[in-house]
Amino acid sequence: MALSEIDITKCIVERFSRDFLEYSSLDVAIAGGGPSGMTAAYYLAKEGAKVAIFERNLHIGGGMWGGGMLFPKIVVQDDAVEIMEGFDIRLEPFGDGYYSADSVEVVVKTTAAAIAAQARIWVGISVEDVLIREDDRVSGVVVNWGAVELSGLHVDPLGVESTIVIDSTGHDAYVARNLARKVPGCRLLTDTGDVVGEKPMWAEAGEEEIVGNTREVWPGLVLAGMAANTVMGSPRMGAIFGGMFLSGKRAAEIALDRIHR
Ligand code: 48H
Repeated sequence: MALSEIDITKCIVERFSRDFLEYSSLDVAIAGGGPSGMTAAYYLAKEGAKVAIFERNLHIGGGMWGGGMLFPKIVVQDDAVEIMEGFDIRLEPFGDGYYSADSVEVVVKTTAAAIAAQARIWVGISVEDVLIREDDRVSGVVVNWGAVELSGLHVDPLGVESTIVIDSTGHDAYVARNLARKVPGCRLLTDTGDVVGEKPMWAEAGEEEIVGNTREVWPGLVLAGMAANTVMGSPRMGAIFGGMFLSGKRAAEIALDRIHR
């Protein structure tokens, strides 16, 4: 068989365009492919929701790769064991109620589970804004290449519509922060009506509060993971990740409820 560069070009461009168009209208658009976003995608897709993750980096996994201070291990607590076992992740007990997992295994297995459940994962694509309708309801994401964001080039983005947007962008809580800044009179469902801001490390409180912080903070916008603690004003927790998986699952439940309403 003679290889043709043009056939390779056509194959890539046609297949990407086909898939991107198929996923331009979604039940749930997820900004950020860390542990909370990946878990949310898995539980949503498993229930038949049409869901895509937009991850600005060329790799998914967010803060999982780095474990704790580059030691490639993450810690989870009892509450999250069921979720981890659902992903077939091997856990090693440690002390009273802690488990360690290999950070590479966690990234790979959560991602494989989300893909097998039919979630679409786009890497190298940033969420730079949201779509807004009459009532200021969030009704989709505005996306651009991550490389465009990095380069600072002036390139206009594209829109993807969705019933729900999940902000799982981690410590920055990019989507909620952007919304609060841009919508006049926006009052998020927080104590201040604005992004309250992350508090210094306190593992127990940070983990205890994260599932409660996982909520629809504005019509159409659900928080997950560290973004939930940042927006609601709770502490960070360091390299314990159970709360991220529990929050991702909770975000999926909230989103499913809104979709079916
Ligand atoms: C597209 C974006 C954008 C954007 C960011 O940081 P993450 O791993 O987030 P979580 O909340 O799932 O997990 C948090 C955890 O990793 C962590 O940081 C912990 C436990 N910290 C505790 C502590 O004390 O430090 O993943 C977020 C992902 C990343 O991959 C970003 O690249 C991506 O979101 N992202 N993707 N568009 N605008 N902003």
